[in-house]
Amino acid sequence: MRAEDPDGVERGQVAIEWGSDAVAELLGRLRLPYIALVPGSSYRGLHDSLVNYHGNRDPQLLVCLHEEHAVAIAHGYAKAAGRPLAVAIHSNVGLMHASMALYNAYCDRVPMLVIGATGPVDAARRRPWIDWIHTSADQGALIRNFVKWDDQPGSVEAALNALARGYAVTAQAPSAPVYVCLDVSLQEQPLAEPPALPDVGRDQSPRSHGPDAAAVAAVLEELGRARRPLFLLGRLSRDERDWDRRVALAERYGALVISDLKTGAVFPSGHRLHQNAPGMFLPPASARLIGQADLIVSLDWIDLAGTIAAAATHGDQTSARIVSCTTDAALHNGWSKDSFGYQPVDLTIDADPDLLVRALLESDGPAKPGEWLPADDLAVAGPGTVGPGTAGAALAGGDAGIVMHDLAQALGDALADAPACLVRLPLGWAGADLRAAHPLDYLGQDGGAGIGSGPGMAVGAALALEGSGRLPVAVLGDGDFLMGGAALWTAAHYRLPLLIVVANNGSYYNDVVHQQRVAGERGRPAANSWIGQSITDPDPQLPAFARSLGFEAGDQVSDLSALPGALADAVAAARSGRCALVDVRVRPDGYGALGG
Ligand SMILES: Cc1ncc(C[n+]2csc(CCOP(=O)(O)OP(=O)(O)O)c2C)c(N)n1
Ligand SMILES: [Mg+2]
Repeated sequence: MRAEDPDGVERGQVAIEWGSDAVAELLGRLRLPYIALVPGSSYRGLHDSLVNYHGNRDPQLLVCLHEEHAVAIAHGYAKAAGRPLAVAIHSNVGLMHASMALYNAYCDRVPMLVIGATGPVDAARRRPWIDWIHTSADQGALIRNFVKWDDQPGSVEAALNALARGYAVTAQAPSAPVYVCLDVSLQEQPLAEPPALPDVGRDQSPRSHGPDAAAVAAVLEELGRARRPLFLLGRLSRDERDWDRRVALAERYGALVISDLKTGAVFPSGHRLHQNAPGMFLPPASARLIGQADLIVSLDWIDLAGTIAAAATHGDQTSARIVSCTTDAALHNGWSKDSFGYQPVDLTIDADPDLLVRALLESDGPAKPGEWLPADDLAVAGPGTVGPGTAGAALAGGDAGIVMHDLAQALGDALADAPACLVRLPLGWAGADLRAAHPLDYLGQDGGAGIGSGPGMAVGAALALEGSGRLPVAVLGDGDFLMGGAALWTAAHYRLPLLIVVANNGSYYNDVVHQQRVAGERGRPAANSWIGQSITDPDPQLPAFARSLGFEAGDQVSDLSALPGALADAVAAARSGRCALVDVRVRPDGYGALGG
C-alpha cells in the first residue's frame, strides 16, 4: 500500500480548530483504515482535516474515479475483511453516482460508513449557483430505502454522535451501509475549544447474537428426529473456525448441504456431504434433495421461499420440516423486495446462524448419522484451492476457441501453488468449476446483481488481502468490466497486487439468452438476439485500457494453447506485487446462468 504523507503535518501535534477536525479525530478513533472517495467541495472541510489535521493516516484517503467504485471498494473490502471502511461522497451528484453500488452492498448485507455532505442547509450561506444545485432537502431520501440508517446532524456535537452511532449500527448484524450527511457549514465551523468526543471504545458488545437455549433445544430435537437432514448454507462468515464447525455439525448428523454461488464459500466443495455444485439458481439435483429431505435447516439462505417453490416446480415438492435461522428480518422494509417471499417454516430462529451452529455443536448431542450416506463415507476433501472441481478433465474448447470451463481449468492450474481468493466469477461460470477449501477461496457475487460492480469490488478485496499471502483474482464479464473498469486505477495507484481475468464474449451475453428465449416463445427469429447486446465493432481494447490504468496486460488470448502461459505470467506478476490483467476471448457456449 502506498502511503501519501502530507508535508509539514505532525500527526497529534495539530490542534482541533474546526468542526471537521473533530470529525477526523473521531474517524481515527473508530479505527477506520481507509476512506474511499471522489473529492467534492461539499466536504472540502473534512478533506482538509483528514490530510492536514490527521496526517492522511487511519483513515488514509483512497482516490477513486467514480463514486460507484468508492462504494464497491468498501463493499469488496468488507466481504474479505469482515470490517467496514469509510466512504466519502459528494453532495447530490456524488450520492446519485454511488446509489447503485449502495444497493448492491445493502443486498449483500455488508457494513460501511458512508459520509455524505451537503451544501449549506442555511440558504443565507449558499454561494451563488453551485451551492444551490448541490443542496437538497433531505438528501438521505435518495438512498434511505436501501441503507440501514441515515442521519443529517445539525451541529458538530450531533455529527460526532451520529458517526459513532452509525459505525455501531453498520457493524451490528445484519449489516448494511449507513449514511451520515454533514452540512458543509458544520464542517467549516471554527471551534473555540475541542468538543467532547463519544467514547467509541467503551461498547465491547458482540456484533451479533446467538440463539436462546429454547431455540437450540428445539433444533436439537428436530435433528434428533430427522433421517434425511439438509442444510441450506447461505450468507455465513469468512471465519475458518465457523467453516470447521459447519463441517463438524453436518458430519455429526449426516446432513447433506447445499451452497449458493451468490454467496462466498461456506463448505468444502469436495466434501461427500456437499454433493451438488452450487448455482446462481437452484440446480435440479439440489431441488431433488429438497424433495427428499425430511428436515431442512436454512442458515440465512437467500430466498428460502423462492427456493422451496422452485424445487416444487421441478416436481420436488417438499414435505420436510423447515427451520430457518437468520437475523435478516431486522432489515426488511416495504420498498426493497429483497426480503423475498413469506417463508414456509416450522421454526424461525432470530440469531446469527454461525452462532446457532456453534451452540448445536457445543450441546454434546450424540452423533446421529443420517440416512443419506453410509457413515464411513464422509471423507473430507484434502486441502485445495480455487479452480475447477473437474481437474484433469480434457480441455473442452480445442481448436474451436476457449469456453468458460477451459478458462476455469487453466486458471485453477495457474493458481494451484499458493492461496488465492476468487473475488468474483462471471455469470457463465459453472458451479462445478469452483473448488473451495477455505472461506476466502471465493467471496460470492455483489448482492444486488448490479453490473459494473466487479472491478471496484476486486480492488476492495485486494486492499483487504494485501500482505495476507492470498492473491485476489477476479474473473469478470466484459460488460461488467467495461462498465466499472476505471476502478482498476485505484489498485495500480496504491500498489495493491491484483489479478483481473476478463471472460470476454464480446457481448452482454446474459441478455442474448433472454432474447433467444423470448423469440423462441414467440416463434420469432432467435438469430437476431445479438442486436442491442454485442460489444464489438469496434472491439474494446481491454489490454490497452488496462495498461493505461497501470496494469500489466498482454494481448488478448483467443487461442487455448496460449492460455496457460498467459495466466502463469499474470499470476507471477501479481504474486510479485503487481497488477495484471488477462483478456480472454471466450465462446459463450454452455452458458448456464440467466440473471437479471
Ligand atoms: C446495472 C445493470 N444494468 C443492466 C443489467 C442487466 N444485465 C444482467 S447481466 C448483463 C450482461 C453482463 O455482461 P457481461 O458482464 O459481459 O457478462 P455475460 O453475460 O456476457 O457473461 C446485463 C446487461 C444489470 N444486471 N445491471
Ligand atoms: Mg460478456
